[in-house]
Amino acid sequence: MPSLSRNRLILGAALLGAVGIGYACAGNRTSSLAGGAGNAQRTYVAPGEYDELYAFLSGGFSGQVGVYGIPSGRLLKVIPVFSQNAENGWGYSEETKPMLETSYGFIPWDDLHHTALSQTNGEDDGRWLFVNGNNTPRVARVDLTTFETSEILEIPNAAGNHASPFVTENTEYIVSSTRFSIPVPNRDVPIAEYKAQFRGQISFITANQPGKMDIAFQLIVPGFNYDLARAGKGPSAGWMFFSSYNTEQANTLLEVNASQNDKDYIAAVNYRAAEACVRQGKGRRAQVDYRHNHMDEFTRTAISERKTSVLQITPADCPGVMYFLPTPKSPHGADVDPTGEYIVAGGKLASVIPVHSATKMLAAIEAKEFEGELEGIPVLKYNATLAGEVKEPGLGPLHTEFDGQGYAYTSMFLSSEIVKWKLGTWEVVDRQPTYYSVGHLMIPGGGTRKPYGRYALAMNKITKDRYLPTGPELAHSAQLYDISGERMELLLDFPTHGEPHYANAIEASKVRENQKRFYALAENRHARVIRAERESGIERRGNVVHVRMASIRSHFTPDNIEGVQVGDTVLFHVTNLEQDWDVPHGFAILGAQNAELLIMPGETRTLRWVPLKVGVYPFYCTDFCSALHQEMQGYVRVSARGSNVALSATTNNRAPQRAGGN
Ligand code: RUQ
Ligand code: CUA
Repeated sequence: MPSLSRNRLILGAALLGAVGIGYACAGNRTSSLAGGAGNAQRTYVAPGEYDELYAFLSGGFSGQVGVYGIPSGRLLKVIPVFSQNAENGWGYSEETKPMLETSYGFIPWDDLHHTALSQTNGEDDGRWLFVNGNNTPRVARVDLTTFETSEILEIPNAAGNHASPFVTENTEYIVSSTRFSIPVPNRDVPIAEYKAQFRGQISFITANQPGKMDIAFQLIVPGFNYDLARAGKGPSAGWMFFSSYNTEQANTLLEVNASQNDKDYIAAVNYRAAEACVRQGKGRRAQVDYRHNHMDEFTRTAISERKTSVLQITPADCPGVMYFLPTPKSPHGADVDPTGEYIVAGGKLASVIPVHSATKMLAAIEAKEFEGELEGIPVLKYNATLAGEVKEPGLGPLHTEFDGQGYAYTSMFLSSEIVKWKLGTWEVVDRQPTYYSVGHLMIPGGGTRKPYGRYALAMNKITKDRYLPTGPELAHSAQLYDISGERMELLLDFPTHGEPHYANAIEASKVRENQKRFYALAENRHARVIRAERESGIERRGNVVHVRMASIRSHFTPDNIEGVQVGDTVLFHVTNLEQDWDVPHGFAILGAQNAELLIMPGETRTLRWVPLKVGVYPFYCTDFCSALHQEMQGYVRVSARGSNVALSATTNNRAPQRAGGN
């Protein structure tokens, strides 16, 4: 311990001196000192100033998305997607619960790995963020005017929805493929019959219309593990490229049995040809069971609908739809460069980074340069599609991003570094360490036609000694590099919320101007909205008591409620009457069994409460909304079952005055 604190002192002194001297004692300190205060300045966003970029980092096993400002690394918001969030009542309020319905029931958790911004003409357009849920296969749309999850689609015949979501150039589709192959349709079969019975699937999901996501068609594919994907552009427009592993089709001890083949495949899918095949009537409708959930824009109430069929096609029935590109070895990332010519594979166990050429692939298909066929899918010759190999790149290549200046950046999990190399010559031109074991890396716009470049963000799996320890679980980290010069420079590292996998970043201006400031009260079509305090009220239907409540600085109407009985289900429908930015009100009641609510201006949210004991129960506003926020409170009197206390709801000892009253 003493030596550690001494290191800190030396570190502090060095930073104050603003000298760029490496400090070699503890490995993790070296980089912090590399640029010293100069680097600090490049990430410093002065109080009152805005960040240059929004970054959306997947939260991994938190099921959420973290929104950060770049370059500061400041956390702006956590967006619940496949999770309940006690902070704002997401997944607890009656309006939001249907968002988390699936064919397996209410599932308020998932493992969120990948983010994809919507695109127009191959560029990020700032409308939506799509994300995946791995465990209960789902994709979601987050609306970037509200920073709220607006839609969730479950994916049938998927298991471990990892290769997902990947967006096409004009957001025609988001695409999703399965990590685990399973029997399709799922049924009771011996696991040992994997090869005969298990299948993978690739789903093309229509994504361009909010509230209307659905599966356009599913391609049923060989029973491999599908890992990641990217859409083509330019010469590869109309294609999607998926990495696959476990082409051995092992069903046990994959760490050994799925590492046998020297080459696995990148699956190239021509989705224009798939569309044509569907139009020719070669698909068939399969019975399935999945959910589509979306938030209605005007009621602000989520609707969960059950779907029962999906259109399926097979490569055998649709020649020309799918080809395999042999690729060493258990590839993880399959990344397409900004021109669309190069498809880069991150072969976790490979000693090179193989790069395929889209034009060579098209020519090889034309010339039928096949080395074989698999379930009706031609396997192209490795050399027929290969553009080049990056030699000795480092160990454990995973993901590649692009700066738009002709360079690629690959994360090296095992050797903990980012390796920069040149497209076309395949030579490594720079490498910088990460701390430690980088998984994904992200360059703003790095997967688009026009990368913003400038920064790279490494998202690391292990932090060890980087931060103050926090018990057995340590913070995950993101590290920001300046990539505008010849050599990458580490500027900043910041802890992240959950475990980030992929992330996207976009110029703030593309999102900032479109922010919804509040919901128009006049357009609120919630079933129990009230647009003025005089419309508030209370009503009993059997054991269910509906309270229509208004909140406005700084009181509730009604704020005294009597006549509720033990065992009643009380539904507080609270409408926030404010019509101004940044004035949410909260609602919480003593003994509530779920969470509080945060109600945005103009919105109605409902809290369900079942009082179990007689007594008087205070409720209050949880969001500090004005100088008299602490006065924003009320009481509910709960009487014994069958009591004759009359049902009443008052404010200032008066029942709400209906229209015509005062
Ligand atoms: S993954 S660390 Cu789940 Cu995207 Cu590659
Ligand atoms: Cu409303 Cu505090």
